[in-house]
Amino acid sequence: MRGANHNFFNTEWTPGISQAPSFDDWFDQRHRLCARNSDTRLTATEQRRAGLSWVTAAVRLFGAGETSMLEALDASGAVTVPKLRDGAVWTHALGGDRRLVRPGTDAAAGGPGQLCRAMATGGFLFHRRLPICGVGLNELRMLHWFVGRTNGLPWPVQLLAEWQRAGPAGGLALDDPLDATGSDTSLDLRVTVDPREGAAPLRVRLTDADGSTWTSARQNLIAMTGHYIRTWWAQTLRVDLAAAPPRLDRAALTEVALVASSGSGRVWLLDAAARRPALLPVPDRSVPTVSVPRRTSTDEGDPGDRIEVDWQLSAPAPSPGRFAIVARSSFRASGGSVSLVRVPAGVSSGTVQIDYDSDTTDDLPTTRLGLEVVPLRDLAVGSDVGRLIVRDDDPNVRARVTRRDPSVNRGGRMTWVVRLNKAVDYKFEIFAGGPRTRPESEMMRVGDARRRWVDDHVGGRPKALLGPRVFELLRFRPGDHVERVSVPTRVNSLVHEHPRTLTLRFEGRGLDGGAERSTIRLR
Ligand SMILES: [Ca+2]
Ligand SMILES: [Ca+2]
Repeated sequence: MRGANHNFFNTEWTPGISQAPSFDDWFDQRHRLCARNSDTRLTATEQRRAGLSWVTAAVRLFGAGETSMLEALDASGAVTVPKLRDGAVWTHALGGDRRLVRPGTDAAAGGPGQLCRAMATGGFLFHRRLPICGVGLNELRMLHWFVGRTNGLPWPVQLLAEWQRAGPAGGLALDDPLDATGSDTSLDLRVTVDPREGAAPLRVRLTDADGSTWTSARQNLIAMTGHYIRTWWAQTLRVDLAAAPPRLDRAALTEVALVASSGSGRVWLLDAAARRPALLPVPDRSVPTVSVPRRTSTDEGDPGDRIEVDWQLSAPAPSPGRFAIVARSSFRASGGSVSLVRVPAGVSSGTVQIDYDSDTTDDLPTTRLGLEVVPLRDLAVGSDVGRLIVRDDDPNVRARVTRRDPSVNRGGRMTWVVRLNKAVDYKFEIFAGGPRTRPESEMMRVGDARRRWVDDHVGGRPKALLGPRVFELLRFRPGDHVERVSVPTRVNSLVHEHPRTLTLRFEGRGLDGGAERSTIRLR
């Protein structure tokens, strides 16, 4: 439901009824239909009606077994409801009665199509084996909570079909023949249309084990526009198999191909399925959950060192399972390391080696890494986030404060230089502020400093004490050795002129005792 906003579904963040400051935070203002100021945007009331309608449909389907509700929950095109004016909802009942064919897992690329890894890009264009689906689309994500680069996780595979003229555009060669018999059985393809290419008129060509083929009637898939379209804003392309001639053996389909009916276009095929309009019975089976410790800690050690982290299942694995642990620092912008764990049947606990960034240079006293559990096969998430604390064990960086000149003539610059004995590879900060000193009559005033600098840094009336207004944060970026605080003075003071001083107190890791005072005299 494009344009729907979670803020309209609770009491605390709904504009108009919450106590906390709240607003409609649907950000896709490029979307012609759904932008916040668009007439066609669903109102808050309409969004709640839509939520109510679909929750009700789900309860009636899953709770009461009313399969007529599949019309709302598993439709081939956009579903509209009178109460929503012309609002449209797209649905897929992935847990329905389907035999699923997944590109790369149950089928190879057939014809001119190409398998690709299902991530849109934000600068990451390479994968070891497959090209990336959706190059040029705006975001790189796997699951909705995974932002950024995470090499090593098994990304979903899709089929990319693109064409420059009408005709075959790509498809799937199935590993095993697909049985799509049954009077109401359809063949459902989940297809995402590239918004940059526009609507895609498509037909579907089916081939059976004897080589007989049949091509379905043309259907038009719209292009969903907007900023957040990724390669999985799919629509269902439903092929009515009742229309197929008897010569097509529906019990043994071996190829499913997309046939383009327009001059150019690009789509991604997420999967294909023989779909019966019904629910499957709930399986009598529960999947064990994986947990990692809430907190694990280690000394950093030397490059290449790893740490073993325990994991635990809620019950012995009934079948071989798989999960990954992503160790990620929120402090550094790296994508984190991925450890894959295979769990043999019958096993309920074990340890996994976690890679982290161990070096021989100074770091903050502790680095915190999140350990995120990603279930991959036949396992679910228990406590999904653990924390790994890595204690730095390398000599601390040392910082030294020097004055360029212990005294400066009026009109000159008072400059303090802070030097590190070595560069660091993290963001290192030292704070400089001016304490009150005795006697106060000798302390520099705001009017002793140049106006431009005063406006940019401290403000205040000319007679105000300058030191207590100074608040400078020296930021050493990775690789930096030297930072400065520099106060330009006026030739003619705005207040009465006799010698004055400015004392700064530097505070930060790396200074002897954590802090150091230094005074420069203004002559
Ligand atoms: Ca170390
Ligand atoms: Ca270190």
